[in-house]
Amino acid sequence: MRLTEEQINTFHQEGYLVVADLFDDADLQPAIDDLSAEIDRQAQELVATGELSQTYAHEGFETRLTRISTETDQVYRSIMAGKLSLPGIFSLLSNPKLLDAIESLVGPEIIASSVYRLRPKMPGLARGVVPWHQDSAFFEPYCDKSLIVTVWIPLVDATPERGCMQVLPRVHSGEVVPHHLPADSHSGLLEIVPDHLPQAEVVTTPVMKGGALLLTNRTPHRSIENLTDVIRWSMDLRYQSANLPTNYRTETGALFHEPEDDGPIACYPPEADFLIRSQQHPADVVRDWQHFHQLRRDHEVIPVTDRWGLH
Ligand SMILES: O=C(O)CCC(=O)C(=O)O
Repeated sequence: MRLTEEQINTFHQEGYLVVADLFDDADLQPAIDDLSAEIDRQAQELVATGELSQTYAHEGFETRLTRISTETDQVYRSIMAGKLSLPGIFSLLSNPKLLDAIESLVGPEIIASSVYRLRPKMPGLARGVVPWHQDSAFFEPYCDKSLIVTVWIPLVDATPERGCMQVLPRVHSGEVVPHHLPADSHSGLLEIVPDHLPQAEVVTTPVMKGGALLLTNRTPHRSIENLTDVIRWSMDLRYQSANLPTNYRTETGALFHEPEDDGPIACYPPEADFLIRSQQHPADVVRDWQHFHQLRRDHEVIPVTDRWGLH
């Protein structure tokens, strides 16, 4: 779905855009089915090794992981690790309606980043609350002023009670503000140093299943507590123009383009990028999940510049 002029303007002015009804159930179901099957597979393994008393197979997508996690957090951790490359996930991140919307913002040559995360925010889980941050705080400083679009997709209705996202609007055009990792952090994630939190009204952004929240890489955002008894499942995906630094390697093993002298190899070197739409290089587009899986598996991890003094 191409964005309208009005939506594009809103995105650039506000730093975020909620797009309702971008997907129908058939677009989301393969990812939900694959995640459910992965949870089932892991639960069966844990029951076989005696680490879990039962598979909780009678529970649905919105509750099963919570029940399993009362006994072990292994399944939750493996989902949060960001390593799953399942076919249904690839089909969602290469969904043509989604790529049409992204093309409206970054142009027709699109790199998708492996920095995508699955977030089953379980009821009452302190680590599920993500503090105020700008996504650029995690990326190479070289890419601060370029646009990397985060697409946040709920797999269930994401209401305020279930712990949806909040944003600070109209403060995304300045510098990336200082971030730190507080000693008492529940999430273990970078957060904006409180004195540097931009002054703006907090906007709560519920998104119903089928919709998406689009953010710039400099838009401060966080997510709030899940006060319900269902899991707030979501995925966050990232896209950029293929003209920005990218570590994508074509099937021949060659870098898609060499880094500039003063630039990093990619905006986020630890994980594999891949060309997901292109008019100029159609043969290099990653079109199936096996290729996607192979790129991620074979990727050589290169750390991000340590601008916050964490290493
Ligand atoms: O889903 C969440 O709770 C937080 C997601 C987030 O902060 C992000 O996508 O950058």
